[in-house]
Amino acid sequence: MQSLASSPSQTVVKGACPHDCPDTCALKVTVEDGRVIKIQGAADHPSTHGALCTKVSRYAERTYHAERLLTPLKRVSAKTEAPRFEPVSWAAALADIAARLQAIAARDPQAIQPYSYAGTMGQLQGESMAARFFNRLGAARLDRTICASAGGAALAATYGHKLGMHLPYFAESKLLIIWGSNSIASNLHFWTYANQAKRAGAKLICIDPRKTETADKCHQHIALMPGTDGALALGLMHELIAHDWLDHAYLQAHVDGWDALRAKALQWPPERTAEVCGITPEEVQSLARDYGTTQPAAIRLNYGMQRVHGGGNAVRLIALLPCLTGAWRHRAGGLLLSSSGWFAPYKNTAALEMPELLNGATPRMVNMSTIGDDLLREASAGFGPKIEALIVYNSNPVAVAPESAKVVKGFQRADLFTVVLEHFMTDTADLADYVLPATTQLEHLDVHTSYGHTDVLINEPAIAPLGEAKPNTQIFRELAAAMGFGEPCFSESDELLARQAFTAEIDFAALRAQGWQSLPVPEAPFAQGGFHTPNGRAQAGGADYVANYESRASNPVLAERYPLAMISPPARNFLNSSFVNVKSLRDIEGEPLVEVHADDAAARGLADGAMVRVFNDRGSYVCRARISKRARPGVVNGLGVWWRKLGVQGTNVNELTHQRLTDMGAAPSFYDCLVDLQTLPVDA
Ligand SMILES: Nc1nc2c(c(=O)[nH]1)N[C@H]1C(S)=C(S)[C@@H](COP(=O)(O)OP(=O)(O)OC[C@H]3O[C@@H](n4cnc5c(=O)[nH]c(N)nc54)[C@H](O)[C@@H]3O)O[C@H]1N2
Ligand SMILES: Nc1nc2c(c(=O)[nH]1)N[C@H]1C(S)=C(S)[C@@H](COP(=O)(O)OP(=O)(O)OC[C@H]3O[C@@H](n4cnc5c(=O)[nH]c(N)nc54)[C@H](O)[C@@H]3O)O[C@H]1N2
Ligand SMILES: [Mo]
Repeated sequence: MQSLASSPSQTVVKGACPHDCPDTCALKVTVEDGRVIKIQGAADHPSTHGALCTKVSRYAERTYHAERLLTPLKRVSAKTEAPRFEPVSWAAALADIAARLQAIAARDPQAIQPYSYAGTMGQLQGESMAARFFNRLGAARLDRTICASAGGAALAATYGHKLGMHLPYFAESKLLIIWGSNSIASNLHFWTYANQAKRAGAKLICIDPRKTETADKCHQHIALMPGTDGALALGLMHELIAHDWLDHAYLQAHVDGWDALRAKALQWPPERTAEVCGITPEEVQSLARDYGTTQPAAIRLNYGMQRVHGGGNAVRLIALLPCLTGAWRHRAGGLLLSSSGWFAPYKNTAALEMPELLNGATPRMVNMSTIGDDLLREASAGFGPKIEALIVYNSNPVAVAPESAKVVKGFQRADLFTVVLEHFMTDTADLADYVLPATTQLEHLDVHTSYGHTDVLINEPAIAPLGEAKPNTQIFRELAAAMGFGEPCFSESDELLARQAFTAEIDFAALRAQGWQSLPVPEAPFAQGGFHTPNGRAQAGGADYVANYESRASNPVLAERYPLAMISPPARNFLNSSFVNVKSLRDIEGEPLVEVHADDAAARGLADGAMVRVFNDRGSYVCRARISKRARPGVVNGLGVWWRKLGVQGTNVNELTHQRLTDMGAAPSFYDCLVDLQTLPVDA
């Protein structure tokens, strides 16, 4: 819905940020003569409060980028050669793609693999028409695990769903533990509330192996070793029990399995905890004292800490802490990892995706996090057919999936037919047979939920599609037609999809008028228990510390060869691999780099600013070394996720990561990774 702006030739359009970020901001998009001239945060949307991050305030630079894909492209070079493409018409591209897919489907549609994630988090441009298309086709399904499924499974096991505190009440907390989250970089609008709490006298503690820009702004920073959060949670429980900082009534009324957990926690005195976590016993004791004696106390957990072997168990243990102290009794107490479960009763996912088109079939499921291995697999009884075709949208797997060497090798298979829907020629598009130009958020309609707040948002198109770009929904509509799928559901418009996306409680006209609508959720959701588990009680049984796959304790032989743990958290000015090609943002990040502690640098004769090779048995990543207080001893930080082709020697940090999965949720363990590094010879 458009409204008049200050100048008569301008209109202001209500938008929503589509990116994979907890903030999901409401946008105010100013258009003049059919062109977007300004993007601002909506002032009336509470959590956006008129402010945007650096990246999205430059979203127009991304949309109008000189390298935007504006026509369909067909590959004319071999997959192992430098990529060369020729423009083709939509009609020719769709006819050829349909013919190729039909030939494969005639043998086994499960050999066709969709691959998508959260390039846009929109309910429409995500899995609506796309899901209908793949359901009707009977294609393989995709287990979308690459980000959050360990933590998601852990919350589900503990509390029944991805539920937590409400964002605004963090401002009233007296103690704020920011755990595995670089909020200032990756959850900026949370930081506004944290700052209010800080100004009101709250203590802020950051738990993160890296001394992030968020750690800089907290009163205390606890730099534990990656993947040891579960041990720290048990160590805290030990102290809460030892000092009787427990809310016995809350535990008794609302928690199952406390006795077993209590017995486990008693095995984690401060000395043992400190030893495992690589911190001091005093740090464990003082954190426990703060947490046990301050109310209301809030924990902002983020997904960074669950990208390790024991990520699921660690989330379970941390999530239980507010039950021990009764922090849930207060609206400003408890924990937030994800708020996405609050939307579940209001979402009409089945209407958008139409699982009935599967006709009762349950095609095989491939885990997106092991795409490297799976593209290289032959047909087998357990796996099913060899993957013969890949259709990629809203994701850049060649850059973001673990163990790049295998991912690249898989995408280079001469017998693999790959179609990529994209805005840009990414590392993945470079390995496609067809690249189809997709619209950006300024050019299409969508509706959004969030995983950091509890508001539904609408995104109205601000401008016409650029060039020949089409919304994902439209591309799948036209692909369905080319395949001869005649069901009426393939001609439903985006507006019709948007109107079906939510239950009647979300009034579409009101959503359009305001741009967003808050869900009616309880203020202090678990003050009287009432978790979303079958019996309403939190489930503590079975949670335990699980060590990393790759660590000195679990694999001393490997640690002898590769003594440094590497984490690869997000860079502030990129969004996963999105925006790496936006020059003004790339200029701020500078170049691919690894942060190294001075002791680890000295041990290797490494100079600040040297080009280094970071390596392990899986591969090498070439980048600049920065000797930095942001790195703790024994841990290097390889900030992600650069496009390989914009990195040094065509590499990025995922050359080093592996495809082993987490303890729960079958997620990747990106931050569970041992490496070493050496200075590169000057002419290398
Ligand atoms: N600017 C920007 N914002 C983003 C993203 C981005 O790439 N750039 N990514 C978005 C995405 S996809 C997501 S999923 C969300 C959340 O994305 P997250 O990956 O949760 O991002 P961060 O909040 O930066 O949290 C990662 C933090 O966890 C720390 N960490 C790493 N290993 C461990 C560990 O073992 N224990 C502990 N305690 N900490 C650890 C890292 O050093 C880092 O500071 O953010 C989103 N927001
Ligand atoms: N080493 C390491 N690897 C990581 C991580 C890490 O911390 N370290 N983080 C992991 C995490 S948390 C995540 S969530 C994944 C993210 O991985 P992805 O979900 O693949 O995210 P992006 O790299 O941002 O790629 C999204 C792509 O979608 C495209 N896109 C955006 N909107 C649209 C649209 O409307 N239509 C179409 N067709 N395309 C669109 C963008 O141009 C972009 O190229 O990466 C993971 N990889
Ligand atoms: Mo993510």
